[in-house]
Amino acid sequence: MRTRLAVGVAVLALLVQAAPASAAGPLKSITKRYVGSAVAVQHLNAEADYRAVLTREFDSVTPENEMKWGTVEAVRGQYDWSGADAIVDYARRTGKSVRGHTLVWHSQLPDWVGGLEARELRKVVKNHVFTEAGRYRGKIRAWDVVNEAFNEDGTRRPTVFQEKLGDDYIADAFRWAHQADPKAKLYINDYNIEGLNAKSDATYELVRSLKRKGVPIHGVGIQAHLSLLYGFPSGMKENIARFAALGVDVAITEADVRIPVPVTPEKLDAQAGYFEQVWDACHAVKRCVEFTTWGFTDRHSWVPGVFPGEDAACLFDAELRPKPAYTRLNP
Ligand code: 9MR
Repeated sequence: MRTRLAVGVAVLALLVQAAPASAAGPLKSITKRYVGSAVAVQHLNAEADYRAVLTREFDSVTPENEMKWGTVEAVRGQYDWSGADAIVDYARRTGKSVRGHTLVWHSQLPDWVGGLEARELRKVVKNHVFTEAGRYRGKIRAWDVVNEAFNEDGTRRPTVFQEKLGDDYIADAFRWAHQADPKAKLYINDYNIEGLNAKSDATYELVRSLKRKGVPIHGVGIQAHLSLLYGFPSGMKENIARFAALGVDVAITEADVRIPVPVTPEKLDAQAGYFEQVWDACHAVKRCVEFTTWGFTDRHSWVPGVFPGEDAACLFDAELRPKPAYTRLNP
């Protein structure tokens, strides 16, 4: 009797193991990739249900605004690390990995930086990279070192860094970040480089040339801010594969899919299809190591403020119920 029971239990265990992993539970458990979300500290602190879903579903977090230069040093020499520290601390307590975002970016840049002359600017950028990457040394898995450096046609975006410091500001930023935190994986990050196009070509050429020069660059971050108003970017798998072939990792860093309002069941289904294609494109390439979404709930979103008439870009609705897109990834 006891033996039969034991055999029965063993068979049951086998059956359970044989069940598809995707039926098992939270998003983070169904793939070998890091599954992340952007997080905003004010919601993390104030909303227990928001915190609970983040903690349950994801194993990586990206501070949405808390590590940006404009947040940490709005006034020269006066630092505010409170939001960034709170997120890094949350990650430590809950066993999550952190994606740092972002060290060198023309947007959310304090005014005082824009007004500096070249020599001073270079010193200040170096100091910023060392101060921030140094503060979180050993606690950040990956940094978006340089964000959004290109125009759509593949030329360099004429930011204050580009205009005053020239092309080499990118290599410099990576070298400084590597010195400040030698174990962090260092990424260049951008939007509209999901598919094969002039901007992703330029990113590819840049990474190739940095690698050739021995600059410590370890990854390409593909933001993946998509909208149902445009077709799905063509050649996403091929694009991820060509980046990986350069010997770097690839991460989906800010995925979301905007819906033109009103939201309908058909549009939610189409949104699910877009998310699935991004997920599949990442899973088609071994070196695509991370799938991160830019927030996880339609309760809080950057979208309507920037794209009036579009909304509902996340995997969970405003009540934190999983949407069809979530169920498509995790049936
Ligand atoms: O989601 C962020 C929003 O809260 C900020 O107001 C905005 C400021 O530019 O930045 C948003 O995040 C951006 C990210 O840092 C870089 N890629 C595009 C994201 C959406 O605009």
